[in-house]
Amino acid sequence: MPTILLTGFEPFGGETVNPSWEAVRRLDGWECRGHRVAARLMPCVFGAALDTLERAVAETDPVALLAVGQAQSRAELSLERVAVNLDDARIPDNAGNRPVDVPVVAGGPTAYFASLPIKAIATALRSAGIPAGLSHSAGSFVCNHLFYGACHLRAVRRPDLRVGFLHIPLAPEQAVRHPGAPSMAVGQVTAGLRIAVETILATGEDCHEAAGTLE
Ligand code: PCA
Repeated sequence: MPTILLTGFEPFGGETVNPSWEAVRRLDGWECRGHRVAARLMPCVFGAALDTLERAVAETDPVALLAVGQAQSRAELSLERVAVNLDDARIPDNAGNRPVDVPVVAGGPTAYFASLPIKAIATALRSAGIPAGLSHSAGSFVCNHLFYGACHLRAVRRPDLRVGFLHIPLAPEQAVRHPGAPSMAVGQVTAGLRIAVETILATGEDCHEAAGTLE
């Protein structure tokens, strides 16, 4: 059965959980529209995250990748539109690396667009009552690094692999330690991921071109 790969990250920045992995791991083995979800954990480490992703792609041979990461200030499920060729870390990663102003891939293009139907996904999420929208920056930490690396993999070696990245809010149990930070229950994120997978498998790559403006 063809695979759709979902990835989540390990905790970072002093947190003990990362809701991206908590949500993604619940879908490991889920079957949808003739495809099976494979869930994989990514280290929050520059370089190692891309090595782990490449191994996961080689092992599962997915038709699509939706990578997921935590973003503390986000109030909704945020479908990232652009990956930039920049590592610029405000805090050290889990191995103590803190790259500043270096490319993810030396000589690579400045940026890549997501190749998943992100507007269709955001619209489907909203229709299901789950707050969602598009974002034009995945930041410059390990999430953008992984997103860019995945887009680059598609560009140079895996043209049939559709790639996207979803940033999610903190889980409520994390947000209580960050007063004022928005949050979303992991169960709702998982429900959103199911909708995202269904939409990816039901929708052609170019559908976001025709989806119109998402207010
Ligand atoms: N969020 C971080 C890296 C890992 C994660 O879950 C980010 O937004 O870059």
